[in-house]
Amino acid sequence: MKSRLTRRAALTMASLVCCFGIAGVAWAATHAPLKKGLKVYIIPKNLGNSYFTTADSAKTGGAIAALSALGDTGTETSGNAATPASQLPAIQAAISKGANALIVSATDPTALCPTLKSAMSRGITVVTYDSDAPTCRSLFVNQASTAQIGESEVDTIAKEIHHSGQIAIVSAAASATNQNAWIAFMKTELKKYPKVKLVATVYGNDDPTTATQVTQGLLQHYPHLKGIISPTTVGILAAAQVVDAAGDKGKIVVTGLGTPLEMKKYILNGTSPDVILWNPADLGYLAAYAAAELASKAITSAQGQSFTAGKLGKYTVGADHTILLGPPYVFTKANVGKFNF
Ligand code: RAM
Repeated sequence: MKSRLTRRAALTMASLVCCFGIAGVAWAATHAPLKKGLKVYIIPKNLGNSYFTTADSAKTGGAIAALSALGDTGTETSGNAATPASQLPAIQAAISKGANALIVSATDPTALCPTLKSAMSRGITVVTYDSDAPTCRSLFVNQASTAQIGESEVDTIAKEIHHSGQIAIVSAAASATNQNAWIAFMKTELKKYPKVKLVATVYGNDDPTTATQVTQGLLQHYPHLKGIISPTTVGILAAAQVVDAAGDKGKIVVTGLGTPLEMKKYILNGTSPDVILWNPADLGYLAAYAAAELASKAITSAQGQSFTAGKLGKYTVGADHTILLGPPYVFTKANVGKFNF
């Protein structure tokens, strides 16, 4: 709390310098005002996933809240399954409805890119958030360092299983950019733990039923399994429920990326003692500001460009046309009660 107040005081000081000082003249001359009335479509991997509902909604302070505050129209749309076949028609419909900007979490970059590229060639701003499509967007708003997420999940499970035993991964879709990037870093990090063996990676497709079935399959095929990493909020919840229901708490530890509200029961009962995530609403909010800045031509996506994302403060475009939200949280018994997402 103290650090937030200190930060607010610093921002107030900065805005005074901006408005009355020499720095302010330079800033005003180069940073064009944001356009109002932009039509922005937020297209998550799928609808019905509470992670994306939090990221996108007005009520949670996500993308649509940011767009409303800027005088723009934010609409969330996608299919019901986290597949390109389900997501693509929503992207195409948004383009035909006259979108100025698309904010997309990619289910499958290969399948989406022809449509996203044609949107860009028509002057539509394309921003990815959560899951990237690197060759067919202007900017990617990344939730946290990809390396840090992958490595910390392996370090966490290694610690919990005392650096020895079989582990498995319950991922989302096999084509998802974000999960695949995290898993690549997990595999490198695993080399530090020669006695920890990754025996399988299975795909729950961000569908609760499929994630439950693939986790049950793991328990049947690997009776000596000691740990599960699930880098998806849908997968980790299903995995924790399966392990808990099987009476395997203590025998199999579950870790990965989960929301504190959904995982609270399993964090408290020891099935999943450490869970990692960022605030999805902040991710959506930041992506909305980035899209509005780009669509208004107030910034380009070049490294070093910066802007103020409302209540979140100043962000600067880094390498590979990427903006980083910030370090994720680790939820444990000690703090999980303090989070409301
Ligand atoms: C799921 C989705 C999303 C991912 C989170 C952690 O909701 O797969 O893409 O970032 O989990």
